[in-house]
Amino acid sequence: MKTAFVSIIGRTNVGKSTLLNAILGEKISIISDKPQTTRSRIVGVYNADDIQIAFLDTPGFHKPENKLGSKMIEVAEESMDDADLLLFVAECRLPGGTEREVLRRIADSDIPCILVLNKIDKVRKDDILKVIAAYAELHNFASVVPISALQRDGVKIVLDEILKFTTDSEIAYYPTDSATDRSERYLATELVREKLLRNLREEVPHGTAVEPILFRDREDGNLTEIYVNIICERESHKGIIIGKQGTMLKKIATEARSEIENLLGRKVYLECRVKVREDWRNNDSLINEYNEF
Ligand SMILES: Nc1nc2c(ncn2[C@@H]2O[C@H](COP(=O)(O)OP(=O)(O)OP(=O)(O)O)[C@@H](O)[C@H]2O)c(=O)[nH]1
Ligand SMILES: [Mg+2]
Repeated sequence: MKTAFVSIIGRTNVGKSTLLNAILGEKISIISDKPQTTRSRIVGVYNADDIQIAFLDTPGFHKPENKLGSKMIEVAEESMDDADLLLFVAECRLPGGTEREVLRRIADSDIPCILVLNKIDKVRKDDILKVIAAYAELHNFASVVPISALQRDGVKIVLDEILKFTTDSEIAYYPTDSATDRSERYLATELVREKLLRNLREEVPHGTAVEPILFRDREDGNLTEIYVNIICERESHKGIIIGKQGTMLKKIATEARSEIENLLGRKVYLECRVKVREDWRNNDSLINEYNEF
């Protein structure tokens, strides 16, 4: 069997999770237009005939503003340790400070790296060549692939490039019938967090976490009951999350429920309560309580 461990790294919001979902053809990692969407590492498993590629989706590099942010950067750095190959995802623009810093880490690691230039649907064709040339001066990449993860353009080429880095292995490292190492319970709570990120603005969504309280299949039918706490940082944020006459919370819960139903393939009853934990993102024990790193 041919296997590889591939770590997907890069600045926040460049489309790492979108790319992983596109490669797998399944949504295992949440996506939003806000930075710092992915908070912990999640394994996405690509299984094909006699091939298994384990992808690590990681939090994006950014300047941390609290202890949670520092922890996320640590998770991203550690994910490089055991990788056979790095997928460095960047937007298709000239490299900036964060990109150069990530490249320094990549050079230090000595691990082969494929550069994926994403969001080419937003740039002119001529500019793509300029960007490739600028990056080629900074690092000796195994290959450079311009793509649009959103439009699934070039994703197959990325996969073909990765396949060149697989090595022979006696065993598969992950079960061959699952696309992730994470539980349904984890994926479900993440979907609630995704809807918070998508519906709320500015600081409010970044200060939220979703804590699973109860997840159980009702014996009498095809229904899964899910109870979660939505944690937020301030009393004023709680009001915004709940919204006028509860409309915002209802919208978030309805959107999350419908997607969790697709994920589980059964009906779902979802109850979300909102709780305030002042400044939890600077409290180590609360950070660990609300996140599965
Ligand atoms: N136009 C365009 N937008 C894209 C593309 N790929 C991703 N996006 C958008 O970019 C935003 C960020 O995508 P994510 O996949 O969450 O980015 P990420 O790198 O995982 O972000 P973090 O988890 O915060 O590090 C979302 O709004 C995506 O829809 C693309 O190819 N083209
Ligand atoms: Mg992500």
